[in-house]
Amino acid sequence: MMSDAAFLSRLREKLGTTGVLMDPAQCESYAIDWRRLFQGKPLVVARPSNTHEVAAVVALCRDYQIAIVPQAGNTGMAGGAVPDASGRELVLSLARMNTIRSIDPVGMTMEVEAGVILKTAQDAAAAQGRLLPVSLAAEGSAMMGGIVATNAGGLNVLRYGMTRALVLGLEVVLPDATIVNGLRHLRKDNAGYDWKQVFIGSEGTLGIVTAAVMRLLPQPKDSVTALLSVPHPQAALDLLACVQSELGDSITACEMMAGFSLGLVEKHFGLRRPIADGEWFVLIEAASTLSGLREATETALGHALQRGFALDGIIAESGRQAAELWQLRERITESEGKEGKSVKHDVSVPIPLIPAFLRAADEAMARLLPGTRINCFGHLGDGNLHYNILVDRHTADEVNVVVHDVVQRFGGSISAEHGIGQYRVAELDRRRAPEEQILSRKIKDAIDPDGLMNPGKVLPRKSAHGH
Ligand code: FAD
Ligand code: 2HG
Ligand code: ZN
Repeated sequence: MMSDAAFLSRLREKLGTTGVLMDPAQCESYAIDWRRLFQGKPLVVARPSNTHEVAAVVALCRDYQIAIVPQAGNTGMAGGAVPDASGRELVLSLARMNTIRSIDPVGMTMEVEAGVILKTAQDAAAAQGRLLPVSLAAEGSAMMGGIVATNAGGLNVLRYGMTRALVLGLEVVLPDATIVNGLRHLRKDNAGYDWKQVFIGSEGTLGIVTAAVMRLLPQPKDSVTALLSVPHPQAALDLLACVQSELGDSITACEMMAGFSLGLVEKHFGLRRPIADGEWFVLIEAASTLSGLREATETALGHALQRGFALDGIIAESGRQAAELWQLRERITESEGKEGKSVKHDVSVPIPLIPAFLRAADEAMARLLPGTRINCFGHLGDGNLHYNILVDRHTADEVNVVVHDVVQRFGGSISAEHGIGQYRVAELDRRRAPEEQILSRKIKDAIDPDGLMNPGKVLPRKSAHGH
């Protein structure tokens, strides 16, 4: 049996001392997720600086049968980037691979390494008049490798789709250390299996994403942001349908928040909503490269108010005011964290069923834990709600089952955008049809026969499951 000391010394040979962290104090931030729910203990943290170094680490891990936990910005919501407590798993951090390899404003593509921070990539594209559309509140920390590996959603999926819709090419390192270079800058490429789709959203369980070619769009010249209060979720849907009919696909975001959620933001950040109180609020953003957007938005929202879909509303008068309205939405997660413990759900249901789903979920929660506070907000336009219950985590499993039962009854998904990680493995396994889980296991076994890539994430550990 080859020793840890031999492994670690060979790792240092490959990466140099800056590429290997072993001191527990230095490893601490890699061992726990940002919510401080999932605490592990890495054997070592490897920080390769290029794709060949990634492949060298993977080869070494294969030789010594050491499991690998890929980590990018460590902002994930499902504990996927954190090692287990055994002290036997290596964390492979992509943070040093942070080069933007190219931006092509004519072909509208951008090639980025896995450790490029999303905001850095957005800004670089914007400097060339182009838009990298992925947008989320964690964009100052999340990295492109993590964005791709989770197939991140976010605030403008309504218009631009999930990350998957924006990835043109991928470079991955397989568990056998092969580097597969699929970094094609092509809009159309039907040549053979589109294998990159298997890696997008695979949460580090199939291989390491080292670089990606992202699709860019023209940077809109004009955008309009509005906050409205609505009497109930059905009115929010009517409002969405109304503005969609009038503004078409210039709508980039349609977010819904309970008054309770904005109350948390006010309490913890002192940010006040600028319109009259309501049970529910909707934040709408439209963007266009053409002129006349503001007038069209004013007309559309005027119609929605006349028809009673909205009670009150405000359209931002400046970029600064628009940013302030977005702060009300983007600060909800942090406010929830400051308020205390919570049990999160990231669910989707068919869009027209949102009001009925909310009634049923609220009833189920009232039966389970009468009087519990619910922080519900999310991406209305995508049918994706964050239905977060403000209770101590020791009740998490019971709460998850109750909420997910309702989700399942409505034909929904128990993970709309955050992924499965370790948090939702058991719930996915008990709710997905066996045929789907067996197919997923076949994919995993074909690509990662030794089971060394992020074990126990997405799929149950093999020994614990029996297939
Ligand atoms: P990490 O957390 O480091 O990793 C996430 C998963 O991907 C892990 O399983 C990890 O093993 C794997 N992984 C990471 N890098 C690689 C790689 N290079 N190769 C293979 N596997 C890899 N998510 C949304 O979808 N929508 C939102 O609106 C949203 N808002 C958020 C708001 C806040 C305030 C926070 C804190 C998080 C939010 N998230 C959201 C969740 C999170 O930001 C996303 O999941 C993001 O894509 C994770 O990126 P990361 O770089 O932090 O990945
Ligand atoms: C968002 O939409 C994120 O802001 C975070 O997906 C959701 O905190 C959450 O539960
Ligand atoms: Zn979200």
